[in-house]
Parts: sequence; C-alpha cells; structure tokens
Amino acid sequence: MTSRSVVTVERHITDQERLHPEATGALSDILRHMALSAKIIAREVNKAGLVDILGAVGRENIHGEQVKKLDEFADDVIFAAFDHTGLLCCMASEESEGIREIPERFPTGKYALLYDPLDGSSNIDANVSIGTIFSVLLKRSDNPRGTEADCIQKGRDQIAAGYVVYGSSTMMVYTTGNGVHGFTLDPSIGEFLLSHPDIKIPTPGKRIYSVNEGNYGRWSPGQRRLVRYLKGADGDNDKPFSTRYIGSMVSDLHRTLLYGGLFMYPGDAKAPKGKLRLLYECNPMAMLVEHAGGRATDGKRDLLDIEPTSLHQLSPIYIGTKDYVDLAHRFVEEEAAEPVGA
Ligand code: AHM
Ligand code: MG
Repeated sequence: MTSRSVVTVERHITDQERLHPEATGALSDILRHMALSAKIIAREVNKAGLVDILGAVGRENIHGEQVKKLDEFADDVIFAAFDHTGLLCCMASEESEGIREIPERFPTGKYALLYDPLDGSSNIDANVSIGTIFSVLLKRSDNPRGTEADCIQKGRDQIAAGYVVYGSSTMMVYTTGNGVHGFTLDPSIGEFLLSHPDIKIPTPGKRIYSVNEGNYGRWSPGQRRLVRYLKGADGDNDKPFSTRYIGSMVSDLHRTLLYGGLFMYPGDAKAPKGKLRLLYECNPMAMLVEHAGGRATDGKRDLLDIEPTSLHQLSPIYIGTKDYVDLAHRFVEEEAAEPVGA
C-alpha cells in the first residue's frame, strides 16, 4: 500500500524557504498570514447565505460602488492579520483611497502588501465564486512606516503574488517567482493542502475567450474584429472559441490558469483604460500567469513592465495562454495603425 504525502501550505512555504538560505523568513510569514486570512474569510463567505450578512452596507467606496458587508469584513481581516506582525511597512487595499498605515504601537517591516480583499463582490448575493488577490513588494523608501511610493511599483518588482478563490472549494494559489502552486482548503482539518503543484497553463490550451461582450458597442474596431475572429464569424478561424465569463476576475483567471484561454478587459469608448486596477488586480495575476508560462499585456506592452503612477490606476488587460494573447495583439496593434473611427 502506498501512502500519499500530504503537503500543507505551511510545509510548502517552509520547504521553499530552505531553497533560499539567505531568506529571513519574513516573506514566508507573509504567506502564512495570508493563508490564515483566507481561512477566516472563507468561513464567512461559506456561511454568508445562512446569516444576515448579505447586502450593501449603504455607503459607497472610492470608486462609487456599493460596498458589501463581506468586502469590509475581508478588508478588516487582512489588515488585522498583518498590522501587528512587524512584517510590513504599510498596506494598500483596493477598498481604501490611500495607503493603510501600520498603527504606531506596532513594529514595521521591509515589505508592502497590496490587496483586493474580495474581488467580484457584485457576485456575492448570487453565490458565484469570488476571490482575494494580493501582491507583495519590497519597501524602497527610507520611511519605516512606508509611503505610497513603496506601493506604487511596477509589476516586475513584485516579490510574491497570489489569490484565493472561494468557490466550490477554497483554493490559494501563489508564486514567489519559483513556480505557481495551488492549495485546496480541507475544511475538516482547516488546512490548505497542496493540490496543484507547479501549475503551467496548458499549451495550446482550451480555446476559450472570456470578456464582457455587453461592452461590444463601445469597443474599438480592432477589439470587435478580434472577438468576431474568435467566434469564427470573421476571418479564417475554422475552430471557433467557446466563451466563458463569470464576471469574477479571480474565478475567470483561475480557470484560465488551469485550462488555458484568453481573458480580456479592454479599454472602450466609455472607459479607455477598462475597469481593472493595475496594482491590485492586473499585476498580481500577470505575475502568476507569466510564471505559469502565459502572457499578460495591456494590448501594447507586458503589464509587468508598466511604470505605475497612482495607487488606483486602471489598465486594459489581455491575459492567458501566450499564443492567444499574441493573437489578440495582432488585432489590437493593427487597430492602433488605423485612423480613429475606422
Ligand atoms: P470589483 O473589484 O469591484 O469586484 O470589480 C472587479 C470585477 C472583476 O472581478 C471582474 O473581472 C470584473 O469586475 C467584471 O466587470 P464587468 O461586470 O464590467 O464585466
Ligand atoms: Mg476587485
């Protein structure tokens, strides 16, 4: 009889750390605290239908959207899981306008943590999968309590990135630049267990495209032609793609990592930079996807090379199987050469 070795996320993080004798352990501690936050958030997400926690709090966040109770809860859980640890100089959350400072009474550390506490929150009431996204950066300023500049760094400089998807099971997926690894929460023992070691986006990958096609009327000609091509409605594509769009970036990207495909949130006439935030959503996903062998761009350049200028800046995104992102580029770049309104 063979016994399968069970690798908890804790053990995996420790094993990874051993590969880097120079490591202080701080990064590993950040991942451990993120796993703990994920378990607490998962517990609340899973019982959301049972208690009166659903529904808007009745105020808007800085993007003018209704904040749901679970968003606030998740935001507070992550902040409280880290504020006292001495691991971070500061944090920045998609739900807050500026950086979130570490309270004076606690020590600080050399990393900055950016997070989107509960992405896809408009799906909560419909029991559709939602997620947490996080990005870890190394402090650059001299200020021990961090500055905005410590958070506004290009994606290529991320030290670690990951997400948690609260779906039919809860999974945490992370990379520190040494493979992309996925863990599934076993609720009976309260541990994340290694279920998807060294994730690579399948090549060529499933022919799936994922985009909010309701925006078609506002898209550029190149973007429209791309989607018509993917459907087999225009050009020489005799193997039309399927379409899948959950409307929760974490879930759509999780599927894309596992099956392959092309996820897009392009700019359009109403929102020239699209909807998704470069620092909180695009960059962490881009780091994961690149390390899994895929590609992530804004339609012109690799997302990870963009020099950000503000905490909440938006970016168009084309992400997934490298060949499909390259294909999208052929249409979108062609469009850049066209006269406006063509
Ligand atoms: P959120 O951060 O307010 O939840 O918005 C981000 C979400 C993404 O998860 C998803 O990809 C996108 O919004 C869906 O937007 P749309 O409804 O415009 O298709
Ligand atoms: Mg979000």
